Amino acid sequence: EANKPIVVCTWDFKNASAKAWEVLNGDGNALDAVEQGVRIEEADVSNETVGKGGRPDRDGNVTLDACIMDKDGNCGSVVYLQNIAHPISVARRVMEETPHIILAGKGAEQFAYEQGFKKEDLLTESTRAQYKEWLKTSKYETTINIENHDTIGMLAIDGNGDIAGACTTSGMAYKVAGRVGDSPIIGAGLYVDNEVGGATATGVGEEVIRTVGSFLIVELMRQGKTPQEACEEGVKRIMKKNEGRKDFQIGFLAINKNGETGAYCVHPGFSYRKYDPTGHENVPSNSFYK
Ligand code: SD4
Repeated sequence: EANKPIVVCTWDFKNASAKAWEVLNGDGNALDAVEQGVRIEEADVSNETVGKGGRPDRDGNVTLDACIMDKDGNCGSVVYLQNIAHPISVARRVMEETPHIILAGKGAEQFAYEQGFKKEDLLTESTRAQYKEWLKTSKYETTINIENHDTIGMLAIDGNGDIAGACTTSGMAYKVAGRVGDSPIIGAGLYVDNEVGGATATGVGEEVIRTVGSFLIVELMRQGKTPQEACEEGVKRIMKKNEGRKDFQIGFLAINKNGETGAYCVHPGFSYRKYDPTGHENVPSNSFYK
């Protein structure tokens, strides 16, 4: 018997996962659950790495990346989206209302307005002040732990046993203008295959993109690995290309068709939140470096 419904998300995002759980428990489908779930973080201005209140790029502009994927392998994505608080919902519209998968920048923004989304200032007093501070040194560095890495990736299985996933972020703080990370790239920041399972990633997107991390993990599960084993192999692949390098964090999260879950990361500190019929908990992830 599969463990369902179930929802997991990167990091300890209680409110987002509780929202998704509410949708699943009310007989909602996995796609609605992940969209509704991650929207909570996009709207939460105290989360400075997702949606409204996300930190800007080095020019002071907040640019958002998000993607969504359903049980039939349909997907939608927006990259470098500005002035719109809910990129995940725009990504869903791209999936459902256009023949395309990815819309970028101005085109994505224009499409969002056509779809009825409102223009909003995504900077907050806090992120504006931090940006001014940052300008004094203008030093770009990736910090190892949560500060720079709390993208939300979410995976759910609904009562029908169908899987969907969503991933949304403001990307690396003070990135070069125009930079796009792994989070909106299908197969890198997120991948779902309804026959097998799903995976999502957080951390330094460049490393996830060059291993096509989430697709890799789903394929490893297809070949028989557990979600845990698959996530460990994913991180090991990345570490093989970065021997001895310790200055970055990656966290992978995966679920299989039976509702079994797993996670693995480079440095201690990553965890995921899980809601299933037995309750909810924050599950700490094991790490490559101890
Ligand atoms: C990115 N994976 O843009 C994202 C970063 C992240 O919280 O996880 N930020 O590379």
